[in-house]
Amino acid sequence: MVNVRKCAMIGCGLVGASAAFSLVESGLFSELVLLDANRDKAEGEAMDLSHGMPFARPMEIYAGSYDDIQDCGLIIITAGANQKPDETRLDLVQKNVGILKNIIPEIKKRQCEGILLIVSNPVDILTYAALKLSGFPPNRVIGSGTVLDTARLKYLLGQHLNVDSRSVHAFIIGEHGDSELAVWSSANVSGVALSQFCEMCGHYRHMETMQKLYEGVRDSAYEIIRKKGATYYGIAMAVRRIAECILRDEHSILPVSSLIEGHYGISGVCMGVPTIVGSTGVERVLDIPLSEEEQQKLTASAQAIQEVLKTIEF
Ligand code: 6V0
Repeated sequence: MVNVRKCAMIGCGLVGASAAFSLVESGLFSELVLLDANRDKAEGEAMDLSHGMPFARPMEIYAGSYDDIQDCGLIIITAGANQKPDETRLDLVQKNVGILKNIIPEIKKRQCEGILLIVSNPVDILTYAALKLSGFPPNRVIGSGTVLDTARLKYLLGQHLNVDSRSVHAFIIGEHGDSELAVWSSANVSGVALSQFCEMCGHYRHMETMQKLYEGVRDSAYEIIRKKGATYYGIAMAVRRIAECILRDEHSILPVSSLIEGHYGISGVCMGVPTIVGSTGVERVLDIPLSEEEQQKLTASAQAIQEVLKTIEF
């Protein structure tokens, strides 16, 4: 039996601890199990978070073992090395696939029926690895995909146009990494085509500005890592948003990473594209209209992921 209000966080480093804090603040769950290879770290985080309980909605938070996560509705994996300055996400492949090979069999052994949410990088490769190693149905294996990148794009567009970023509708899709792309062809601000909205705001060098904004999104992790060593608050809030969609059965559309089979002419790869997310996890991968150039870039992004997948033994 799955307890949908019980969540596990595997990996309590900067991302895991920040995501746990964000979940505690959300009041979504009634039980949160923390696991880390460093048991003291999980225990310390559980104590620290628990001390905030008088200011939050009731929730049991504790450092646990794999036996404790058997009935979790959501299992979030943030364990693994993060990028160091000048490293790409793909540089983390061998190390983090190795870590996943320790974690997933423990989950599989206990016949967990919850949803797996992979956050560790390179997230698309690890989502595919988790799918293969767990044997779970594809709807129950989700990666955070380009949810954070899309949020970064909406934020930057909101700043540029001086509108609330929640009124901006645009997606970053493909690999959560250097080959990702912005879908400009359908981007809009509350139904007004982006280029038209830009003109309404007195901005006319549309393509040039959009390219700069895209590069800002694509390279923002590098910049943050160079300035403060790691990125964790933005992704923590993205994790909370994905958890919320699942727990509340929202059927919201988020560019999470999941198995792509035949969408956009692509198969056998996990990557971020607009997806309906609800209580069963991935409810439907959407084929949104793309321009010819966007389609070519998405195909190239899938190929970049596939090249890396070829180097991994499952
Ligand atoms: P961190 O602060 O080094 O924490 C990693 C944690 O994982 C440590 O506490 C380790 O002890 C723990 N760990 C290692 N092996 C295991 C294991 N086998 N079982 C349990 N715990 C283990 O890294 P940080 O928290 O900064 O980053 C974690 C991962 O998130 C990295 O791979 C990042 O690249 C990735 N990010 C993903 C993002 C996304 O958008 N998907 C965004 C930011 C970071």
